[in-house]
Amino acid sequence: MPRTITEREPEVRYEPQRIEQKWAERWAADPSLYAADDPAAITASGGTPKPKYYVLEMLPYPSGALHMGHVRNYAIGDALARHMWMKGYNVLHPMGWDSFGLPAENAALKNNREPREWTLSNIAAMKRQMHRLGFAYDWANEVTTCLPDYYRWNQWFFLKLYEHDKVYRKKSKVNWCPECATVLANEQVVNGCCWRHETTPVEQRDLEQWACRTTDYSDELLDGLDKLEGWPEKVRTMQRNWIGRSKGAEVTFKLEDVPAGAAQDVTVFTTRIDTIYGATSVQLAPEHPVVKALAEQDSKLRAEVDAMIAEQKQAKQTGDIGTLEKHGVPTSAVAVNPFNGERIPVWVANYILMDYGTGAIMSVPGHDERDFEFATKYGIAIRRVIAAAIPEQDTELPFIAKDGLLVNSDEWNSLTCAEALQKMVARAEDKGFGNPKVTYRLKDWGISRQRYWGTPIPMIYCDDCGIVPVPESDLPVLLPPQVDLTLTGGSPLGRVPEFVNVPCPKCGKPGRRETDTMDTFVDSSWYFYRYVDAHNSTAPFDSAKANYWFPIDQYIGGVEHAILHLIYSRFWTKFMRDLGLIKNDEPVTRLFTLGMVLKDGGKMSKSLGNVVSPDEMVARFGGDATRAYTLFATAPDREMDWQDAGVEGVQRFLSRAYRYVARNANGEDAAWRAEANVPVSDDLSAEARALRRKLHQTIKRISDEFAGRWHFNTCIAAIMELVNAMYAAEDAASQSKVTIPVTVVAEAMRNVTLLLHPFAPYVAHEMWEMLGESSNLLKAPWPKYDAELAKEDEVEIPIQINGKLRSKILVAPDATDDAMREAALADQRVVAAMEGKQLVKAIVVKGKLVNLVLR
Ligand code: ANZ
Ligand code: ZN
Ligand code: ZN
Repeated sequence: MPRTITEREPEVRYEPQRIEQKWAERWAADPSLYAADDPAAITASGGTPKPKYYVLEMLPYPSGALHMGHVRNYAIGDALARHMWMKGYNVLHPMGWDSFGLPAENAALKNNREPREWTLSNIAAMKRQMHRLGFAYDWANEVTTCLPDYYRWNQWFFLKLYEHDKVYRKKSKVNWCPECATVLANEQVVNGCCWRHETTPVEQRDLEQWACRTTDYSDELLDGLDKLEGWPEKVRTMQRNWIGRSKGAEVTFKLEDVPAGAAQDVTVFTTRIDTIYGATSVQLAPEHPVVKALAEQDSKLRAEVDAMIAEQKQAKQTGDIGTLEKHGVPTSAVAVNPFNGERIPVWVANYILMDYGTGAIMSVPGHDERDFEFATKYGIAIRRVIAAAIPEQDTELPFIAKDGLLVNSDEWNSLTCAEALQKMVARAEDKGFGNPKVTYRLKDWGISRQRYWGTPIPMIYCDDCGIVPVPESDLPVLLPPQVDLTLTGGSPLGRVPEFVNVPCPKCGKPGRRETDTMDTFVDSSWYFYRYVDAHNSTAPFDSAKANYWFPIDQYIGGVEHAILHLIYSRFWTKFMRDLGLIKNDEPVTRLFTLGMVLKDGGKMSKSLGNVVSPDEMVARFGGDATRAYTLFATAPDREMDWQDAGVEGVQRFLSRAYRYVARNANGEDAAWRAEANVPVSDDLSAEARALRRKLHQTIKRISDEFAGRWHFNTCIAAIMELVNAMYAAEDAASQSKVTIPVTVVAEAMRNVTLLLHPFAPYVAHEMWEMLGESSNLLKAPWPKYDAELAKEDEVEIPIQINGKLRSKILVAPDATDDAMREAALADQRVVAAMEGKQLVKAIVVKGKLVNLVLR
């Protein structure tokens, strides 16, 4: 005799703090709870291997406390990891600390804390927060980039890069404070002055620094993007633009009236050699060597050029270089167009950059927007050399189209642009004044930093031998402790004689260590490989392990890392592949970028005082409610606006789900459990059947979201609806004596718990236990749905004949136009009405209406 739910028992209170503490303790007591299976052990056991799944969230900088953006990021990753565990995958879900960098030095200066001590205590605090939020990380493979067991491998990679000529010394500009007598990071330049000396302007100095040859991989980095179909299109576009491959030509113009010592010609880079008859000036970057030579003779020009250089530098720092108001100055020099011998003026312009192309352009105002603006401003000639193929389609200048015909271009007239591009560059090459040229925006990656808190670069300078790499066996080069960062003068490591003075490894004479440290992007370029084998002391990682786990199946993080981190790590992967360490070409198969967490429509920031602390939310509402709210508020790729009331609402929902189970489940009652596993009979009341349909629809929806768009907000909303339906069925049962068999209730409770687990793991574990389950919920099989029951309810569609209502049909809510039309034509009343008539057309309004036009 199946028991039925007829009457509510007394309420149980939902106490997140108590429940969460209980489970946090249990989880902490089992360090291998979230450990992945070792690939070697899997093969050895001979069983059918589980498929692997590597889910990774970007590691935080240990600033001292998690912010809500972290919580949201990690809630997304954790939901996915838990889901994949339930789906039976061998899941790797690690965490670590991107723990070198400037803030630790700033803290040292401000609070007199040792960077290492400050960093490690922050890590401990943030790790506590992560534990409290219940994130399922395999801490056994934690990576802390500021510790020597990690950074020694940065040094090892540096030696490999050096050995393969992928790192070299390059002259680069740095910010220099004459007062500090030291190099400043960009962040330490405030309004053009030193952050510690507000009235001391920062100078530019040329310094030899280490740079990685990322540009050796430009083409591969670019072409590989086409294959990264699991990456957001916007990220791929950002990377494409950053690499900025541009196919064009270099053309050399002879110069007249330039000083004797200076170059007597100038080479421009152009993507439109077909427009060269429209070139009415040559424009040079203010830093161009020819400009320098001209300015040496002309103090007025020099002043103007210096101002332009300063303006460009400022704009580069603020990122406004593209929107600068264009201006320039004429010079006394003249350039000769090699195609027609025309003599055109040479200008210096602020919109020409020295570090792109050749730092010189031929200006074609008729067909280039920027040149047009400039020429109009200064009265420089504007000439049309491209016309539309169909004359009526000609538009005013500037005429940008690339599919026209050449005019005003002598023998090249009436060629198409495409033909002219080819033929004219061939002529230039033939005559020796030009050549085809591919240009990239991507630059080599300068990795030297004149800072303390970073990986020491393992190089030694010897007066006799030059630059000598530290022998591999001498790694790691340890960062010396207790360096006084309050002192000024030179780079911090340069002030530590015990560090600097070292015998040359080659000749044994006194040598000097490199005092630069590495850019922290080096740390994050390969940290995720270290996770597969974090305690390896003989290699950065075991290749077999990396080959098993890589590429990362899903990477989740902020879009602010779409360019630098994700280009450098792609570069590092390609270099490691070429070293033979790994087989994959790319580190990450799928990338997800989450939206920002805002408060009152603005960014959360300390200066605005609108930062919502995760600790406070956890204390008020519990860890489950806090993390589930970050998923419930909106879709994970959208910006979310934090509302405390929203967390409270989620907490109320969790409480409802918990109380339902607490009341209806009886953990000690084995008989009840046996019944719960009995298949549900078909012979059910309408209410019971409706509840089952709702359940299976919910399982389907959530399963689809995990496999598809990740709209976890709709997943949580669907569980809320399901819980409401459970209460409604209970009410119906108590009021009208409708029978809801225990088996149906048990099915609903069991599955609600399974569905809730990825989003609110604490309460789900508690519910699981209340249901009498002793198995590990983390690996409980993800629920399956009955496809028939999961079908969404059909909707009623009116059928009109010539605009008049004639019948109604039931169709699935997502029925296609064709399916709706066919269903309408099969309807009995429609068949009758159509007798002897002809169907002219069927007008279908999807999900709403069908109108049949008959004649
Ligand atoms: C003549 C011309 C005519 C151009 C025309 C464009 C359109 P992308 O595609 O971004 O590579 N250019 C070249 N070097 C430059 C520099 N250092 N600073 C600013 N502008 C520079 O752009 C290449 C085009 O940008 C080049 O082709 C050049 O202008 C300009 F109807 O040459 B063009
Ligand atoms: Zn200073
Ligand atoms: Zn030597």
